[in-house]
Amino acid sequence: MAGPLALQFLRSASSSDQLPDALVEVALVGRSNVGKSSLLNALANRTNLARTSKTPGATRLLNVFELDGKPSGRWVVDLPGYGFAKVSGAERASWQQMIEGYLTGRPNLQVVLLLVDAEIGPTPLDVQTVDWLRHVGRPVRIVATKADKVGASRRGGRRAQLAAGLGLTPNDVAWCSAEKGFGIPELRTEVAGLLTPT
Ligand SMILES: Nc1nc2c(ncn2[C@@H]2O[C@H](COP(=O)(O)OP(=O)(O)OP(=O)(O)O)[C@@H](O)[C@H]2O)c(=O)[nH]1
Ligand SMILES: [Mg+2]
Repeated sequence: MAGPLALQFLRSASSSDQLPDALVEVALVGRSNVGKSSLLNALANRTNLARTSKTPGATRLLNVFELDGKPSGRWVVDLPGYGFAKVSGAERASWQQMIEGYLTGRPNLQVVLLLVDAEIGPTPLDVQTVDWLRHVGRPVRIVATKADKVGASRRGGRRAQLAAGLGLTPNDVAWCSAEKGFGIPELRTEVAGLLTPT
């Protein structure tokens, strides 16, 4: 299995059309505070590559991280979260625009890693987002994170329930914990594979 991904911060943007085309990219998408930036850090085995926070709204821009430098044109993009209540209506609309514009506007976006809280997901907004991604034709990989919060005895049931809530089977869902590290080596392998140009 792959070791830590050699990711480096490349740049931020407030709109996807500020970004040049990547060779290949994958994106981290999900509810505010679900753990997107923490997962990016876990993939890279770095504590502060992407900013994380106990409170929602830590990531406010499209943050691009490049794999293997050089430049390689192989990107992991960390997005702001959706459903963050504590910003004004106008700001929320502009975030929505930033996220949707990015998700529909990138020709080489291979897969969206859609993070769902292993304990409480999928929320209605998660379901809506998955439906929308399917509608616009973006391949989605569901990643249930914070799985360390689900006790061992509940894991099987929770996995089945979470998957069913999205019309999937348990094996369709990657199950991981950025905090405890389980499931991370498998995800590194998967992301490295997605970012290998064909
Ligand atoms: N228990 C547990 N906590 C986690 C895990 N991953 C992230 N967290 C915590 O969840 C909180 C939010 O993490 P972030 O990585 O900032 O979440 P985010 O999705 O990037 O949030 P926004 O950028 O605000 O949308 C932090 O307090 C993290 O420490 C995990 O696997 N397990
Ligand atoms: Mg974040």
